[in-house]
Amino acid sequence: MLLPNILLTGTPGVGKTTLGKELAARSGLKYVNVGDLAQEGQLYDGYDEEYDCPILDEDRVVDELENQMSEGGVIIDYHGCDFFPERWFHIVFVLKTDNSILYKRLETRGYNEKKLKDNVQCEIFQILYEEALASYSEDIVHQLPSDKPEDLENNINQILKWIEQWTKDHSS
Ligand code: DAT
Repeated sequence: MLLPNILLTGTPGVGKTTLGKELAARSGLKYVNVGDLAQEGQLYDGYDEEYDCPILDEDRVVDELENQMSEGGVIIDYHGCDFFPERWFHIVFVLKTDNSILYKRLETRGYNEKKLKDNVQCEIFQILYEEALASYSEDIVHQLPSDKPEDLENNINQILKWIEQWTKDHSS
């Protein structure tokens, strides 16, 4: 059976992991957190001193994922999206969180002042939504609210319906 690939993107803290894992559990699709994948395989290309984090080796990440993406049925979670091949994804969701809610979530994570400010600004300026629109066909890019538990439930139900319809449309 042919299954779709889904991209979940957005600023850190908007709820990609929470949605991705729950969606995978309820749809049977496979969940891949690109940050974890990079860490496991040490898919890095240097270190960013300013942000105090390793720099992702995007080419190696793409190589690592290529086989499973061509099989289909994968949910990808990452706070960036311009380096994935456009052909991989059948739909792209950009999660969106109210700035004050996001600030509190990132504060709980223990982010320092600079990282907090940069990430909240990234959300205010809709950087990831713009990146998604620039990288994928506009008609497959959707923004989803991710402020409260009801949003999570609604998003899961909507995406499950979309997967069901897509799977029907692509069965022969
Ligand atoms: P991300 O993977 O985008 O960095 P996450 O899934 O780790 O984000 O979520 C960050 C925090 O926010 C975590 O404590 C769970 C919480 N959260 C996620 N989605 C939520 C929602 N719809 N309502 C309330 N809290 C949510």
